Amino acid sequence: MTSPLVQTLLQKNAPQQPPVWIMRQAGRYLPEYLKVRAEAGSFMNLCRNPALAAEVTLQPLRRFNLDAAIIFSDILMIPYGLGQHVTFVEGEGPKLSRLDHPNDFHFLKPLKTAQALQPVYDALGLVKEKLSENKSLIGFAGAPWTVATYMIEGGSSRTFEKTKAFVAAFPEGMQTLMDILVEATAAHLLAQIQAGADVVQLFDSWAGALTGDDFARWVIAPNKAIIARVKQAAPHVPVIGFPRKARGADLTHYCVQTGIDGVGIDEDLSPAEACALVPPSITLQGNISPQVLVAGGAALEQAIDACLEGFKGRSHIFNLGHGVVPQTPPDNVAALVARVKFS
Ligand code: 1CP
Repeated sequence: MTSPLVQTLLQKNAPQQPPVWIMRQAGRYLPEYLKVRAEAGSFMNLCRNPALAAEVTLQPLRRFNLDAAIIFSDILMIPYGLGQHVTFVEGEGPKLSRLDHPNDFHFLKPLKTAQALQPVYDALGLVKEKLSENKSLIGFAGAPWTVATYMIEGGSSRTFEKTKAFVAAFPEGMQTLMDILVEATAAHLLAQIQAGADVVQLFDSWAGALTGDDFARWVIAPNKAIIARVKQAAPHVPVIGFPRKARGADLTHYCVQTGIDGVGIDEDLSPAEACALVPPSITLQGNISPQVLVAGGAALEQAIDACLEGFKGRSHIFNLGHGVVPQTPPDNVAALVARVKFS
């Protein structure tokens, strides 16, 4: 039996009722997650513990009638797998040993990836055993540009100054880093598929920091190279891209050129604009504002109805425009899923 999510991505016809899942659906807004997170000691320990990672992956599906589970892991598992030092500091976010110069790349160990990331594949196997057949299991990775920003900045950034300076100073070095990340990411996605993922998503959360030629080189090209490798080995597995905040012709080119089956739309693009920019052969995913999900009530109901109406007639997966935030009341998530399911 094919699950509604896979069916929507493969058939491209507008579903009667869109399948629904929520980016970052496992996480800090759920008290049961916080309990397991405390037991694990650190975020990285949780990611590296297959039994606990499987448990938190399944937690949101016990509460809500979601159509998919997304494996609990992080986009920074790739730098970790390549041998970069990665920690998550409470209240501050991720901290990575910085890459300042292409000479630093010799510290990266491409061949280590599969072994270091084995706990992720073991967790997928455990989730798959417990997931009913009508639910999809989503594997994921960060796209190279987004992951490279963390590797070069040494953590989160909103301006990407160091990354942009690195690109300007060492364009060939940046290309080398992209090539390393393309290989590692394709291998990581294929290993997740082997372990049981039915669908994979590539998060390019900071794609919107680039436009034009830079967008083509650092966003479209690496996503396309990864998807070509995935499709060659696993042609039946749908791929969802998420070039967050990509606009205009950049978004259209991304959709036409990368080979994706579905595309995530952020909350700042209206469904009408998204429908005009994305060809009908591609499923649209999104795009409720995470802040409206925090607010709940009538504002949330109106936003859900406008989203359903806005994507009507198109192949659509219901989701947020970005990840759920920690202050979200779980009851609002329950209300969202119920409203989409009874639409
Ligand atoms: O201590 C904690 O619990 C830390 C919070 C947390 C969680 C729950 C982090 C730290 N990562 C995660 C899990 C995670 N990350 C998932 C799990 C599966 C699910 O969706 O339920 C996923 C898909 C991610 C992906 C991820 N990590 C992205 C891409 C999506 C997005 O939100 O844009 C990014 C950018 C990261 C990096 C990251 N991980 C964590 C933090 C604090 C950050 C930095 C975010 C930033 O720079 O703003």
